[in-house]
Amino acid sequence: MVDFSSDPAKRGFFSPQRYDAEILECEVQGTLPADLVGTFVRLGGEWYYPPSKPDDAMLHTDGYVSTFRFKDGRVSYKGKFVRTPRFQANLKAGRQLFGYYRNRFTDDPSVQGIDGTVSNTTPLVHGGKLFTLKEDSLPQQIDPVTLDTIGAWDFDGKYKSQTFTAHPKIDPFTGEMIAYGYEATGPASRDVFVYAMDKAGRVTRETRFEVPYVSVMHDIALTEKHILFPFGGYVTSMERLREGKVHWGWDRSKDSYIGIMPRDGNGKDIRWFKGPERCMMHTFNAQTIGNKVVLYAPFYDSNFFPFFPNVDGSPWDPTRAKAYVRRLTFDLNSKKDSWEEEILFPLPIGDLGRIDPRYLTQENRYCFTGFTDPTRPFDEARAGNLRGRVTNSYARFDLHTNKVDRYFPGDTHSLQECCFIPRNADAPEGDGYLIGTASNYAEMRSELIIADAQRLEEGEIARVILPFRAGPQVHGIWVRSDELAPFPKAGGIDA
Ligand code: V55
Ligand code: FE
Repeated sequence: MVDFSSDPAKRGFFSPQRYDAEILECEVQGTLPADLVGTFVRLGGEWYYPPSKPDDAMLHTDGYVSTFRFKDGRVSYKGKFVRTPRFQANLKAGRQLFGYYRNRFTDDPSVQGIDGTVSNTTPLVHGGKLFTLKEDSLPQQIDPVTLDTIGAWDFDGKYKSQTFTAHPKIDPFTGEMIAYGYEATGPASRDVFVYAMDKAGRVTRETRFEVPYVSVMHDIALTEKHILFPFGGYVTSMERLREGKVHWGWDRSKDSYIGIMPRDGNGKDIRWFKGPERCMMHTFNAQTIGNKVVLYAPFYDSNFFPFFPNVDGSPWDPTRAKAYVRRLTFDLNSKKDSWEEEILFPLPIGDLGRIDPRYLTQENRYCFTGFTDPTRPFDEARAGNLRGRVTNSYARFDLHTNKVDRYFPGDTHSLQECCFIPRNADAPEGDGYLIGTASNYAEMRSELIIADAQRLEEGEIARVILPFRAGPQVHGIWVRSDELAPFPKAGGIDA
């Protein structure tokens, strides 16, 4: 539940703060590596005004974009609310005008014509531009220096879907981006539009297909030859929306699906594979090896989101909302429409997993993600009653040796999504830094952790100390200085 208490002493770590912020040079514990040059861009959100439906989805918070910019062992910070049309309309009215997550029937009549996106999920840099993404609408273009919102981007009119995924994939060898929109022609529509953009950000191809049933299609996976489209479990319909409900319900009787489309083919070449009940959110990576396609993904056993209710009325079951490092294998030679699935590590993990981005589409050795290690201590006297409920570790999974290396930030901390940064362009896979923000519950402020990705057990190299709570992040990306030009002076630091 959202905590809008006006008594600071009663405020939880993620209660809304409602300010843009800038620090010209941040306090650092330890020594920032001199070769860490570039920008860590985070996106997440908080409710600027309380939600009009108290049980609304946490995914519906107003987007907030922030940057940590590194150069010469120094770092600056900036954070700003994304000025979406929705944010501006609410600000003008001084209250929340929007209803349930992705249900325009529940909005105030005064905002019916206004884009309802909160743009709170993933930052994207492609074609020299910075965007914030949310899968219900178009990207919002952001000025990389001021973090001001420039507006919705439709790729010079060439992008026709009404929606744009929060997880496009960028081929590290060509710079080509594969993007898509589901519910492409309107809420509850079965249409999916798929696009390729060249490295300059120009649309080069479009193809379309229909899904077997409308569901969350949050992420895809990319190989040298194929695009994989996983979905399942979540359901919606115009009827459901007209009834005034939150966009998604969970139907445990639904098969999960993964569509596999050749990158050089089109929508009619997609082949649908079917599996058991699964909640398919994020992927690690995939490869095409001969006539097989192999997908590495965390995938939950069942509904992960308590605010998307089970359609059979049963209560949300946290014991089934578990994710693992899984490998799914698809045999393109077989006539069967099923896949083989293995759990590679019996450790329940968070599903916000990362790999070395240079290995996307290729066989990779390491997967990184956060998890809760029950053997680690938590200082309840200083940090509150959160034992067992904090993400107290990052893990590096070694797919070659099956070894798990762990990083522990301390007994008063909870970690947000990690991000892997290669040490340099030529470094071997996994040689670099693992970074991510941590919530310090004892001091009620945030830190940015910088660890050596090959020496996680040794603890971090440095921490950037923020004097305030960095809000709930969804995803973050690392941006090299040469990816986003021009990237002139911001604050004290010219990265
Ligand atoms: C997800 C996140 C979203 C969303 C739909 O993690 C799916 C999955 C933060 O927003 O709108
Ligand atoms: Fe995501």
